[in-house]
Amino acid sequence: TRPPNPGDRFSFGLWTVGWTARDMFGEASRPALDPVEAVHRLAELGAAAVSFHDDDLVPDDATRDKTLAAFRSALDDTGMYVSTATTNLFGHPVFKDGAFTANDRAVRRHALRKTLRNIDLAAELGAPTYVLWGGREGAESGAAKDVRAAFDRYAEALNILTAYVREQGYDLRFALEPKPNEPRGDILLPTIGHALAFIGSLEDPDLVGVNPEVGHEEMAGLNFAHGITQALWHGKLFHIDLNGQHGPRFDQDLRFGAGNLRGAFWTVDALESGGYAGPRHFDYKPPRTEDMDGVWATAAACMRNYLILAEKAAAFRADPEVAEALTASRVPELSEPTMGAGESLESLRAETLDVEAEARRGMAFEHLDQLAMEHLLGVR
Ligand code: GLT
Ligand code: MN
Ligand code: MN
Ligand code: MN
Repeated sequence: TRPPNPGDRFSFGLWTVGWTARDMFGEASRPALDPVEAVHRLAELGAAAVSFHDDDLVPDDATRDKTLAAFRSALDDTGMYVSTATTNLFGHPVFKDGAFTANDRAVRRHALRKTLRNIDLAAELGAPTYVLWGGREGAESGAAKDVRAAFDRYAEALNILTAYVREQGYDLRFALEPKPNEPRGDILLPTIGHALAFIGSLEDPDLVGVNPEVGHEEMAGLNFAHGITQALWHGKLFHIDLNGQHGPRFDQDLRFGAGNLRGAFWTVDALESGGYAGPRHFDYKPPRTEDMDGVWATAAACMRNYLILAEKAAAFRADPEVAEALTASRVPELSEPTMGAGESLESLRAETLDVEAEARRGMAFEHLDQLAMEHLLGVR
């Protein structure tokens, strides 16, 4: 497998390689990472872009100008660009009950101000996508959140933000990131499907899509490749967070390819054959056991695993035996409209099916899946 290059459009959140590995049970196990160093190291590894939260890039307002100047030089020196920006609306305890849907109106107004300010920076730095992950938008108990009112406020916030972007003439679209739980007991917009339905009720739905994360859908036991394919079908896959997860448990944020490897194979196949045009963005957390060498090893591995899986998926799609197996499984037939052009319901009704014979016929999906598995295992 060839090494990654900027043409692959791999991107990393500054908070991924920069995670100091402070968790629920223990202190940081790694030093803080300067965003300038992150940009240089990621560029050396073959990445094309980075993404940031306002607070990852500018942790201290007093040195804002200096920090941003150094970051811009790092981008210029390496040819890296900013693929995405987002707001930290979850870290500070002021957001303990949410941001756009906090019960406290003053907190909601603060969240809007914080987001508007970082949207200006995102536009200045040329980010085409602005992610909104509502990690604290939710509840631990039933009466604590008036869910209908919360959706009114969530939509109100999105309507304000989309109107602002239009008014400023920014070339920026929003991507909502679903997650079922963690840090809140139950988070609003828990899955891709919930987010897609919500977008349909906004004032400017064209400016809003989704940013699904592998692990977040898998935490809910869902099929990620199916989820992103539906988002693509709706024209709403604006962005993606690639990582790894082992089934329904806490959010593991493993490097891409770790955890559910078969899921990762179908995810890459869905992206590569589905016309996804955005960055291949990694949102993972190098495990707490790793030192900085281990961090760079995981970053390289995310990209390498993607490229390996892209090669395997392409080989699977090009294999003549797979083409035969697909036909035997009648997969191409699903692309034929169920009714003929101009056909009447009369002619549909006039037709009969030998139901028993049809029911006896196997679908041969297991053979097809075995071919996929053998490509993935590297024996074909
Ligand atoms: C946070 C979260 C991620 C989101 C990021 C965007 S930050 O680490 O767990 O899934 O994508 O706010
Ligand atoms: Mn994410
Ligand atoms: Mn996650
Ligand atoms: Mn995360």
